[in-house]
Amino acid sequence: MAILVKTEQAEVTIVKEYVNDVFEQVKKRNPNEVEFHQAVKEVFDSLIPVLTKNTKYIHHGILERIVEPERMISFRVPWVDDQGNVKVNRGFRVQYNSAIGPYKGGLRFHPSVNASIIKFLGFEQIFKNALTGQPIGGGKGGADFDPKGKSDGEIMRFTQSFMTELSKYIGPDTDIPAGDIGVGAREIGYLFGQYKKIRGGYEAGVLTGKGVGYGGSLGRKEATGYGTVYFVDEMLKDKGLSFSGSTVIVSGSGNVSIYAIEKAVQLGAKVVACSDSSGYIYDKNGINLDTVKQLKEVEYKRISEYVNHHPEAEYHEGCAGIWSIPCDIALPCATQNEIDEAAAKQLVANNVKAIGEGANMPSTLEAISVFLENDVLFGPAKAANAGGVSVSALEMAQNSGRISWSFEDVDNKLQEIMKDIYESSKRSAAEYDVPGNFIVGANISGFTKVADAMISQGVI
Ligand code: NDP
Ligand code: 2IT
Repeated sequence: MAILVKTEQAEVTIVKEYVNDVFEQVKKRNPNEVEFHQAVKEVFDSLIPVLTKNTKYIHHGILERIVEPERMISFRVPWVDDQGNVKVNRGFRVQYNSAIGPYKGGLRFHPSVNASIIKFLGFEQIFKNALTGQPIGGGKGGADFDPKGKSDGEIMRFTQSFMTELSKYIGPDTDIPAGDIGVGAREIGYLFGQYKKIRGGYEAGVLTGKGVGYGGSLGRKEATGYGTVYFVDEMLKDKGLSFSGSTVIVSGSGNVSIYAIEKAVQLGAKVVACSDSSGYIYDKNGINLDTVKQLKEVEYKRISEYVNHHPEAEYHEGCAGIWSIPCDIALPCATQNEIDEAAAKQLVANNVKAIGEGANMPSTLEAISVFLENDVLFGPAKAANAGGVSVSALEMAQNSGRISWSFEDVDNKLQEIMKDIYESSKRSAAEYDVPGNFIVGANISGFTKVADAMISQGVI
């Protein structure tokens, strides 16, 4: 650790050296975990001003502690496929930080899942959850299981085996998982059923994103996508702009994308493209969301099938090309690092006005620099996609109170939360002399809340 003077204010160069030292330790301790390194780097770079002004965070070893998960579980998930073959996947749960509440965060089922992916997502979740203003700590989990092409029976058996092990570590006051990529309403249902069978009691608050018929919250399904659009709408309004009459691109065609499209259209935008991991569709008249919902939420089909229903639309193989379509607003809602430097330059060349990150870490660090250098309004993931976990916290509150709120109640609360997140990110950015930089603002806002709680609770 760099030598630091015990005063309230430190020199920027000393703080930079200290932050760099801690970052080097992170890389050494977690070799080859590139996504995790990227997430830590983004947060650390934003924290220089707050660490310079408030050296208490340095003296209490907050950075060294916050990058180290409180607990990381990795486990075997054996299951039997439809042909009778035994298969084995690897499951994970990172219980990252419980300073402000029980661990909270989604589960991802995707072949790319590994320790680096789970840790980057869990690390980001700490700050995102703090930003929501709800009492929830940070966690994340998942498995390197590929749901594509699996039968319903295979999905159920895998999911039950996964929960058989995970159930030992979670609970409504300990750790509350939810969905993420590859984990939607169907999987949450199977996970909840298996947890209930093992526990022998109805602990509704152990998972969020449940069906509304058995303890789920109205509005949770829509919350992440709607929340992303609400956040971007706040950024636009501040500049005298709006969704109305704008052309929008939304990548992905899963839970976040579908409801981002729905809300953007409700606000008067035309959404001309969406995608999946195989390719993208372009419908210059505006895509038909009912068709996308039927293909993705009901039939679990590929987005390429869209053109069979709408021959006037185009399908293109590969996902990257979606960013070459001219648009006013781009909402990356698929996965990490889907916008690289070249894609960002292409968007800027086409005069994009705003980016809203519905996915987690969808822009590379280089892409973010391109957007900021060109004064593109940039809504970072931790702030822009926090609506999902916010409504998860509202689901927990309803479960605890044994009550259920109307869709309008939840949606109004979501709008208020997204506005608050926008205001606090904006305030922190201005306070630390980077007005309009919502990445720095969101990171500082989330960090100070968690760090202050950690200081109050001692070195644990
Ligand atoms: P879904 O599984 O419902 O949808 C994911 C979509 O992204 C699918 O269209 C999928 O295509 C596409 N996709 C996934 N992986 C890749 C890849 N490697 N390359 C290209 N496309 C890909 O997941 P969600 O909508 O829930 O999640 C999307 C993003 O939003 C993730 O980054 C997630 O972490 C984030 N998020 C989700 C929240 C939630 O509440 N669900 C909350 C906050 C953030 P295909 O079907 O071909 O795999
Ligand atoms: O990344 C996320 O915030 C989520 N996948 C949602 C987490 C949650 O607990 O609702």
